[in-house]
Amino acid sequence: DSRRTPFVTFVLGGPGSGKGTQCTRIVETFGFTHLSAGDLLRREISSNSENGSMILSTIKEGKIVPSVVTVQLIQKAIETSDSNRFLIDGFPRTEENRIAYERVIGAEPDIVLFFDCPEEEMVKRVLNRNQGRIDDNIDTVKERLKVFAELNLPVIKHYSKKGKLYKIDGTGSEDEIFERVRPVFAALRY
Ligand code: UP5
Ligand code: MG
Repeated sequence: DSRRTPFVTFVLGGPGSGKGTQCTRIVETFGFTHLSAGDLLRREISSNSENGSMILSTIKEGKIVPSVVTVQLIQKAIETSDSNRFLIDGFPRTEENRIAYERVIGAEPDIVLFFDCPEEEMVKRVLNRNQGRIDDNIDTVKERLKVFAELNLPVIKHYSKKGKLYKIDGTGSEDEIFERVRPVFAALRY
């Protein structure tokens, strides 16, 4: 591939909107490399890194980890990969995250997906997940929804103004949603 900088897609949406699930499908069909910011942070907790306990308490409260930490994890993941197309899942969460990323990486994302899903559906999915995530309880979910509305929606609005946003209806079955995602990537020239 002749691209010097990788093709980057940000994948956004509230808690339980299906970001991770649809990223898996995009990887299978279009050969992207999936970088979940939440997974990178959870890996830092399990690896007992110096920021681990701070990250753990931040996630438990449904708040946002400082940009410098998350951006560094994403940068390292991109740099150590030989892939040239990435799905960055669940990041940027805030305008501050976005600005820090664009400064450090030196580029904007190519496109941004937004899985639009009603709150009651997102709550139902998250509370049914049962994978032992410390933030999958009703109190933390309420805070995650609040933080999403207050801090992440402005990021989504920013990319909408730039003409980079693909808003996807996040309701229905996983298959139905993927059939809405597919044409976005099928039409790309990268
Ligand atoms: N499911 C999926 N699709 C379904 C469908 N169509 N119908 C029925 N069920 C469906 O899906 C959630 C659940 O629903 C799963 O059980 C799935 O099988 C089912 P999933 O695909 O996992 O949704 P996703 O949007 O990925 O939900 P997730 O809970 O991972 O989203 P969050 O954004 O809340 O979590 P994330 O891991 O990104 O972040 C966690 C925390 O990390 C944040 O709250 C924050 O504290 C911290 N964080 C930062 O501080 N900074 C960052 O940059 C990123 C994270
Ligand atoms: Mg996820």
